[in-house]
Amino acid sequence: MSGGEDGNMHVPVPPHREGGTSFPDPSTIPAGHHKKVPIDCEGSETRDIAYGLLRVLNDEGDAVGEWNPNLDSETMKNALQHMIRIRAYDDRMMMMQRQGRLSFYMKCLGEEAVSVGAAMAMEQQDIVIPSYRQQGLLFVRGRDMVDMICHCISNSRDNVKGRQMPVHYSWKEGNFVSISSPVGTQFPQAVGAAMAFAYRGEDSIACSWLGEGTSAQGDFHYGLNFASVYKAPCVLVVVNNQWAISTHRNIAHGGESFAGRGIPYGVASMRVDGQDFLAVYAAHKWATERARAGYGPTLLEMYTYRGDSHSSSDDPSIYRPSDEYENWPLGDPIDRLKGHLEKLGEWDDEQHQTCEEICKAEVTAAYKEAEKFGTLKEGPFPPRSTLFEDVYEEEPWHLLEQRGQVGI
Ligand SMILES: Cc1ncc(C[n+]2csc(CCOP(=O)(O)OP(=O)(O)O)c2C)c(N)n1
Repeated sequence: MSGGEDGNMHVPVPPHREGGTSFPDPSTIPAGHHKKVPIDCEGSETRDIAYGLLRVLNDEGDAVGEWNPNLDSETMKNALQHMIRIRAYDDRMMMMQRQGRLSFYMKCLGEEAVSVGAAMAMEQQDIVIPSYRQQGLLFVRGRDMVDMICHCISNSRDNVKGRQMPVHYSWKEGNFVSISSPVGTQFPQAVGAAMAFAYRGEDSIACSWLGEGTSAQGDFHYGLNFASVYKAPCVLVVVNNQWAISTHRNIAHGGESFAGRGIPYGVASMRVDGQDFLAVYAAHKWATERARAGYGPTLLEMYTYRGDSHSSSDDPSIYRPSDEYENWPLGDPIDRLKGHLEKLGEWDDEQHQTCEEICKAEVTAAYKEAEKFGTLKEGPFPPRSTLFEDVYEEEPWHLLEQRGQVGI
């Protein structure tokens, strides 16, 4: 053990905080490397993939190997359009925050395939309990964009009546459970929901996401243990986007891979190239089929990169090189899928540009429409009288007393 400023205590150093771009090893694993495993396999049989990297799209833009989901080009174009739409939405929302028209925002730049691939591999009946960077689930499941923006503004049409932070969406009709600000709570909740589905003999499954930083919390382990013991029909996803605000991922765990932590629990586990839509889709398809068939849970690590700031309140230039995302060896999910479709002769630059323009126009029209229901500066907002509603069927005495105190 070497001594130094920190005495004898070992403090891991982010490998590329100093300005270099020496990225970690999994990116050197070629596409098509891993063999497919049967959905009824033992968790231990997925060990190689948990410590490897599941990839389908190679650097030349071809889909290769046994994990290729062989999707038709219309489905892949649909996925690409979803990702372009999310990016247009994110950019506009962040701009609105900078203009003082939203109080707060969080983008998912670089992580679009993580949620789009998952949502497209699942059924609408499956319950999703996400963290705050999976807005793609809402896009794929068809949530109205005006409703999403009204929530972010917290105006009179906000379905959660201004009680949540912006981007902490809630959409019961889409089986999308309210995002929780305290991170990590969603894993045990998802496992509980999955256990309930199994108990009732229903064939729905649950899927949940948390960041690699959050996986340092106990909730991650409680969730995994319950999932393993009860073979809960769920898919648990660690989105390893390298950074938890300013804390590098190698401070969140000891060991080589986040997916590898599922193996001692007996849970099927895989590390997946999160920039590769086809790999994300294939892994989720496998995991949902396994869960639905009663063979138990899967832990997926999505190996990706948070391309922008943590949130509108964060300045990443203080703690990491500004060109890190450009140099990320696994590339950008939109570029990767675009390259594949171009190679198939199914997409070109002109179509891409047209799609971007349509999405931008759609978002502009949606935010103008949303502001008709209230702006951050002027309102109208949900009435103050709603402050005490929707928790208890009948308001208990202490809430009635508080309501009286504020005169509403
Ligand atoms: C229990 C709890 N602790 C701390 C925070 C503050 N916080 C919000 S996001 C975040 C970082 C989470 O990073 P990660 O899990 O890697 O997810 P990412 O933001 O990278 O998607 C922290 C510390 C919180 N919201 N809840």
